[in-house]
Amino acid sequence: MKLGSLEPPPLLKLGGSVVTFKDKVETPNLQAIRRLSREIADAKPPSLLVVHGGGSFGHPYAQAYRLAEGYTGGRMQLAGFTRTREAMLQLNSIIVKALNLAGVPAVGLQTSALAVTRAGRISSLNLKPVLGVLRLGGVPVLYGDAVLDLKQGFAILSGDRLSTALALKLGSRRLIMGVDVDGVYTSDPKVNPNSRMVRELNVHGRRFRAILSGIRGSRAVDVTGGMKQKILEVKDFVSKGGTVLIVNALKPGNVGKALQGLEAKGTLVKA
Ligand code: IP8
Repeated sequence: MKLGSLEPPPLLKLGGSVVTFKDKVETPNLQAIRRLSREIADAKPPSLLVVHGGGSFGHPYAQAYRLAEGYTGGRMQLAGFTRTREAMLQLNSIIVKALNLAGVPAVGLQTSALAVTRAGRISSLNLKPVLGVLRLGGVPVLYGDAVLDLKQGFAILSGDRLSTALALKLGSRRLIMGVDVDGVYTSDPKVNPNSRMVRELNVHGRRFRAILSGIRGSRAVDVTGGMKQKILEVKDFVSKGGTVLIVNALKPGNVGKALQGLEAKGTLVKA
């Protein structure tokens, strides 16, 4: 995909557990959103694309209406599909508003209007609006969403899958993932106090496979799989030369440092 004279932007994925309180339905973490908006404004990246997750906006509805399984029939499920999209649109506008207030020229783009999947995999993704915003010097803000699916009616497209697809299509080299833990651990640090954080992870290494078997999915309501799925999603992007830095975005300063290319504590995933 041609960007003209523009450099491919770095991508910042903000996890749902960062921008919302995952155990309180439709509750944004406004303090974190505002602080992160200021960090992004202060870092002044020449260009940037932001993707955020669903947290307590998208996941409770996606789970209640079993959207990840696709359309099984009936108006109720279709209503749940709409409810999920509405909730995600609402979270997106909260984040976009906070970014603009901090001085970041953010423009919200509705993922479900741009992407269609086939059995959960991205089948088409309209990049024209994304490129249009980037060319104007704006920061497109997309998100994990409930999307139409050519095989199963609809599907949940996670922010992680969307981020890596965007990074690959735009030729971006860097993806920063802001999560609610310090990085990738040898096992779930919220369950096992002896688990160790991994500073560097090679997706072709034995350690990657070993760690994958040690990490469980998310314990909160999360229909798209938590940390395990996250590192599986980035494998393709990393294998093609990209780097992924996973940092704790609930700790002030980490995202700002990562955006400025300064050393931020976290896990660097590379090939
Ligand atoms: O939180 C899923 O995106 P994620 C969004 O990035 C919905 O997995 C609608 C559940």
